Formats: sequence, C-alpha cells, structure tokens
Amino acid sequence: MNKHPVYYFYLFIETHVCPTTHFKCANYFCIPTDKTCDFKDDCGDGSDELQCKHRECWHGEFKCKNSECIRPGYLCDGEVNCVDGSDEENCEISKLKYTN
Ligand SMILES: [Ca+2]
Ligand SMILES: [Ca+2]
Repeated sequence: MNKHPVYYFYLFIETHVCPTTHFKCANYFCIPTDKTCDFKDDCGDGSDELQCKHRECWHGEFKCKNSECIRPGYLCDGEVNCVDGSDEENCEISKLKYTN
C-alpha cells in the first residue's frame, strides 16, 4: 500500500458533489458518512480516515498504527483486533526473533 498517496491535487479539478449523507473521498468516491473514521479504508485511498480525531488511548491500552485503541489483552493474542492488524504485526517479528 502506498503510504504517501499523491492525490491531493485532484481536489482542485474535481467538481463532483456527493450527497449530503456521504463523504467525498479524495479519489472522487462517495462513501456513507458513517464509514468515515471507522479505521477502515473505505475510499480506497484512505482519505476517509485522514481527518479523524481519534481519542487518546487509555493507560494500558495498545495503540494500533491506525490510532485505534484496543485492550492490552488483545495484543499478540493471535487474533487481529486492530483493523489494520498492527496488534499482531510486531508479534510475528518477536516470534521470529525468538525462534532464530
Ligand atoms: Ca472508513
Ligand atoms: Ca490481537
């Protein structure tokens, strides 16, 4: 996945308007407003997750790469809890380190 998409200049030439119930992605797509800030890339370019004010994680919570907060017990439990899977990512690295 491209972490630094270069779609911003499209905003200035795009004239399409989304319904008021929808969010306009930077890549022209319209998605339901309730799909924004749910940690999932619904636009396809991640723009529905860019302008979000996510809460700070509580003490002890694990902060996923996408700013999602999960309970500490969910970290490295073998199941993906962060939508982006980051709660299990570093575990794989750790396991590899230990087995080598
Ligand atoms: Ca989303
Ligand atoms: Ca997990």
